[in-house]
Amino acid sequence: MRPITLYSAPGGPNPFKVVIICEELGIPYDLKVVGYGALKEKPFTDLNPNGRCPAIEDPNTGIVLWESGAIITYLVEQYDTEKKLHYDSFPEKHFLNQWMCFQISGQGPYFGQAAWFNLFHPEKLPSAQQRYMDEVHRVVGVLDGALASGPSGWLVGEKCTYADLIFVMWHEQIARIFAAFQDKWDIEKYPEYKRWIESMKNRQSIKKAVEMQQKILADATK
Ligand SMILES: N[C@@H](CCC(=O)N[C@@H](CS)C(=O)NCC(=O)O)C(=O)O
Repeated sequence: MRPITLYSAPGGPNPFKVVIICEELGIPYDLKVVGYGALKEKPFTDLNPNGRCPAIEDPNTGIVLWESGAIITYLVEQYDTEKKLHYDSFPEKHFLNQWMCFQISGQGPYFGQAAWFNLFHPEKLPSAQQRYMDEVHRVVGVLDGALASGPSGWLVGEKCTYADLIFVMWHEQIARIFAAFQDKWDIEKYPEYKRWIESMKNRQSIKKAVEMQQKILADATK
């Protein structure tokens, strides 16, 4: 199998969700870091007209794809032949999709806005900061509740699936989001969520993705 090309910006979490899936499934990949300016220009916009990362090119099938959820669905359907990270049975396959939709529409954008208003927005807007910090709590509360009410400790079925793994990279942003508001975040309030995140952080795939993201970010800010 030839390596897929995986495009990443020099920092954000979304491309590293794809790294985790590749590492778990043993899919070879070349990570290419594209600067923030170049993301909005040709030739990158020929790959992704939305000018964001991740995007992939898979020379084995010829497909070019963008949007992390679409990429992860593709990789799992195409390469997880042993069903290591997914189920194709009813209703589990729909529950996997449900949690992925929640990650890409619920966790990613709300955590992203919390980071934006707390760390990067040129004006301090306390009501916006509060709104998105509240949303981080809401999303984490949903996950904590679902994990507590299920028997296995995973979101779907009896094993760790891609639906679990895709939440870790945005979780890693929480410390930065709440850096100036430490009294507003306490993971101990979410014991099932804490157990779940910590168990995934022991996996080699996650360690590698976190290290890779930190190194790329550090290199970009040298
Ligand atoms: N919905 C997209 C979000 C992609 C996204 O926002 N990626 C960030 C990196 S984590 C990015 O490319 N940011 C560059 C920018 O906003 O210009 C996905 O899940 O792939």
